[in-house]
Amino acid sequence: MTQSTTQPTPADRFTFGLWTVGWQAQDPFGAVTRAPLDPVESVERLSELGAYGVTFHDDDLIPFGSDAATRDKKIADFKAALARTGMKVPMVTTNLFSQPVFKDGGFTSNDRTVRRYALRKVMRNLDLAAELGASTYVFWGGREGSESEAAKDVRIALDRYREGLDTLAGYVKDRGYGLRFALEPKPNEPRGDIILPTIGHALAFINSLEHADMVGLNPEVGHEQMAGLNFVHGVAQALWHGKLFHIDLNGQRGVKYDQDLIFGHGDLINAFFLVDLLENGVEGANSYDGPRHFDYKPLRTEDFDGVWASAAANMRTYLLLKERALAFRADPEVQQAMVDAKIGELALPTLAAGESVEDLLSDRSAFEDFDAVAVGKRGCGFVRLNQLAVEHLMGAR
Ligand code: 3MF
Ligand code: MG
Ligand code: MG
Repeated sequence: MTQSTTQPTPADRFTFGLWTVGWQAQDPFGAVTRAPLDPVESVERLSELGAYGVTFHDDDLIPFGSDAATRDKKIADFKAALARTGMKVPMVTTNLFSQPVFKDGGFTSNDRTVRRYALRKVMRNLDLAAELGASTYVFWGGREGSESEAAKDVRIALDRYREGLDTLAGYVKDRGYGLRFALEPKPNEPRGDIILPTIGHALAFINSLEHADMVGLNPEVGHEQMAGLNFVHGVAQALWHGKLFHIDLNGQRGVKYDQDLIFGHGDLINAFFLVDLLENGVEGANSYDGPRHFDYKPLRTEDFDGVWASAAANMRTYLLLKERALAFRADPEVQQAMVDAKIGELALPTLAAGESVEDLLSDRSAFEDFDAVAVGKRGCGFVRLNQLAVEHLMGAR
């Protein structure tokens, strides 16, 4: 393994939320363990580590309730840091979850005045996102949900969610901002149950939107795994629909609270196949060329040295997995195992070109003469293939 392949550069397009390295590590049971981090320092340090850019919620950059002069100064300082370092801002998002006013949600709060305020808060930050040249605007509705079925009519809440997104998408189109929206599903936390809990729910909802063409997904590793789902399967389906607009990479160990571990520090095998899918497993229309965005939390046990070590670890782990995935694909034994497992045969349409249903009905080899018992006895060869993947992942081949 050479140093060069695992040394991140901006060409790798790694990005980090300001809220990740800047997390002060307060949790429901304990106080902060780290001092606040100036966004300017985050931009500089991440740039030194080889990142391509940063992302942020409005309140990460401009503390909630700041006056106009403070807001202008924070934005100017941030822009200067971007100019000095060449760091980009490909994605921006809104905090519609921290302040008490959003305790029952933003777009789906039962209180109409809160919903109107939420729309205005987003619009103001959309203006800033466009000014900074972002191409994606993420919507994570962490407070859009309930703890009681009595408290929220989900059908009506979905009407309001749709109204909010339709209104904002119309605003972006009218202003010619060229931003695309990416919805981020999550099953729970902080709400007991969150609306649009999984990739599948969000994909179905997007189809009902007025500007569905400009709305896709920002799936997060840990969020799907919190629901016990296979993240690679979810991302593959998002790609298949042409809706993988952005991605949140991190680590999670099973069905429990949102751990936000370093990428690869949770389900490493699934992370290997995710990188393989993003880097090697896509063709033509399904390719993902967006930022590789880390949404994780440096462990609460760490000081600032640990924070920067964790940022570097995300990128290095990704690049190591990319290297392993390439070696896996290039191995002649793997290629043979793939042929034996009929991996390529899945790409052959089940009916031949021009074959009609009548043709299929009259094909005796498809049914009358087909030996289903003999074919049922045939092994698929998937264990061999999976073991080869595990050995490449472990550096054993
Ligand atoms: C929470 C999250 C969020 C979203 C962010 C938008 C605070 O579990 O994942 O991070 O990613 O709001 O990107
Ligand atoms: Mg998360
Ligand atoms: Mg996220």
